[in-house]
Amino acid sequence: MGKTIAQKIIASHLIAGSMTPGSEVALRIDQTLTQDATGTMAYLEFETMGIPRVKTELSIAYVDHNTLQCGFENSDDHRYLQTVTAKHGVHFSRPGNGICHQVHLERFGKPGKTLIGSDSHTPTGGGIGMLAFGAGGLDVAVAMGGGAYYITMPKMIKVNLTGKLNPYVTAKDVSLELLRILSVKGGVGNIVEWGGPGIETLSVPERGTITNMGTELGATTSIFPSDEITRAFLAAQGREEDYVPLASDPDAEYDRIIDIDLSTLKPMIACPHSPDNVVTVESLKDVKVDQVCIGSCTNSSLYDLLKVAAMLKGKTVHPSVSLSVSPGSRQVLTMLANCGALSDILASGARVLECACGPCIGMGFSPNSGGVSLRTFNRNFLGRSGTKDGQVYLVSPETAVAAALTGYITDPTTFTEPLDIQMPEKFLINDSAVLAPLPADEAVNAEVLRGPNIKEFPKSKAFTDSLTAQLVLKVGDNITTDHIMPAGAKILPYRSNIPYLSKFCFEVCDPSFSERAKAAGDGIIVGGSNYGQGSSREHAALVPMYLGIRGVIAKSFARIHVANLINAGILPMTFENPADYDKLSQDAKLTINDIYGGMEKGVLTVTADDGFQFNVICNLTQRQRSILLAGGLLNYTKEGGL
Ligand code: MIC
Ligand code: SF4
Repeated sequence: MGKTIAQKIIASHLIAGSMTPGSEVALRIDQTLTQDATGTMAYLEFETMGIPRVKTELSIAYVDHNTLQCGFENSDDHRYLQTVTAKHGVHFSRPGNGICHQVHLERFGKPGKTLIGSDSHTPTGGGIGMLAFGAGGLDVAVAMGGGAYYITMPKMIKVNLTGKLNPYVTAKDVSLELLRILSVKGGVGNIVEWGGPGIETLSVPERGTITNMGTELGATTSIFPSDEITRAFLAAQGREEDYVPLASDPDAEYDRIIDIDLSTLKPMIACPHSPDNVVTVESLKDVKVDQVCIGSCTNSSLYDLLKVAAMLKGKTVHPSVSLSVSPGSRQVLTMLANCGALSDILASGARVLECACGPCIGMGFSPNSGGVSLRTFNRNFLGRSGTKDGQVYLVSPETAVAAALTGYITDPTTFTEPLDIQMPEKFLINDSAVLAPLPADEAVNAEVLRGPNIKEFPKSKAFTDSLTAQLVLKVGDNITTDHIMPAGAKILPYRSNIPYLSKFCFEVCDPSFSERAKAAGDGIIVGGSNYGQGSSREHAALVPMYLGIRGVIAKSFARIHVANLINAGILPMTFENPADYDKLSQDAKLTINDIYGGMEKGVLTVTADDGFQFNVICNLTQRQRSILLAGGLLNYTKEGGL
């Protein structure tokens, strides 16, 4: 039987396991990336492992999330990252150089290679034919140390594109359409492979938009073939030698095939507060808009911003709208400046922000109370913008500009001027903001600078054979990592300070959670389906662990989060009978006996203090059981398991 692209890359990087969907495979990792918000913890973990130098082909640390320096915390963390990376063989992309995924696509991504990153949108690399996964910081630390990355072998979905996008309809609309079809759970356990004649009409940055948004489907990753378009992009970035062709075999088999005719698509919009809450832009056309934000790792490429500049040229932003534009990288910003497009953006009245994540993660530019904000980003989870009652919609750059100019949600296809964007044959290349690590002999004595914001890594407990714990929180479906461990300008600087961060855990759902969990001692959380969707932040597991959470019982879990729970030593369990969810109430005392035997069998019995008994499934591999029994991946790794 022929192979899909993903299966080919997995086969060539397979260290252990069988490529049967559902079983665990261990992969060799060629490249790693971190960003600052997850990176501080990842390098602290790497240091604990005691390995002097990374063993990957390339490891790079970006600083793009925590670039607001309102106090010493972020500046100290930047210095820590710069010095710890220099010492251990990791490249360092300085603050202001751009958003990790955008810069990685431009300068470092290579078709056919494996990449893991401590950020859930690492699959953006699939736009250039990489097999790229979002992972928890500890998994990235282990990969930097030469250890394997473990995933459950996914099933394969093929999206077959035909036709060509109409003017003012974009790659973002393709992503939103797929979210409409599949929902935020529809990709769980799958790799989404894009193919068909329609892909020949999509440039690498457009493909990157699509693979980036694949994360919102819950997919393990997404990937495009590596073809002449990939070669041309790499050549324009001055690195044609990185090109290798990659295609699926003609007889490759897929578990599901979805056909999309690009020429039939309309501009789409995701309504508050979920990326799959998708309708046509046209259907919302009279909604008044307060704010428009253009940028993020989804839509901040030169191609996107040249279109934005062309639409804004000679026009003025509507007086009741506040427009921000954050270019994805220094390369994008410099090229916009050199060709005059930046002047068109500025002249329209837009506020140009730093090349960073910015408003996407609530780092400034929060909307006004109850404000309607149209964003070219990938997530509109409740509270993420920093304004609790903000109404965030996700759109393409074209739809964003149409709203910025008219003051209302407006279908951009009502604009009739042709958008004729000429992409340069060569991108401007200046990697001076990427610092190479120190040579090994100098690195030995190099000092790592740590600020007072860095606090000790929390200690997790190993499991004994029985556990009695309080059900401290019961939540519903699609709980995101932004619910569990919110981000934003006020909290994000404390990612290396778990005790402080813990005060905000589940704040969006229940501000008393943190205090109650601490008071309860051992705790259990009960959730609905797709628990932990969204970010790769391991803090959404480390902080609950710090607060005494020993297990989470849910109807189903999101992939990266369940791995992070295990890494933190928290037992993930799913209801054998989902109807049992309704029979549990917050504050019940739950007892689980015979944990060792039950883990082995994959089924545990839980008894509530009112006598109600139910079964939960814990399908764990031998390795995962050993991690839990050791009290988490760090302990397991220290004890010699890799
Ligand atoms: C996000 O988009 O939610 C983030 C912030 O980039 C996260 C990483 C983090 O929480 O630091 C992600 O997507 O993994
Ligand atoms: Fe940054 Fe937003 Fe992309 Fe996350 S989704 S990496 S916060 S731009």
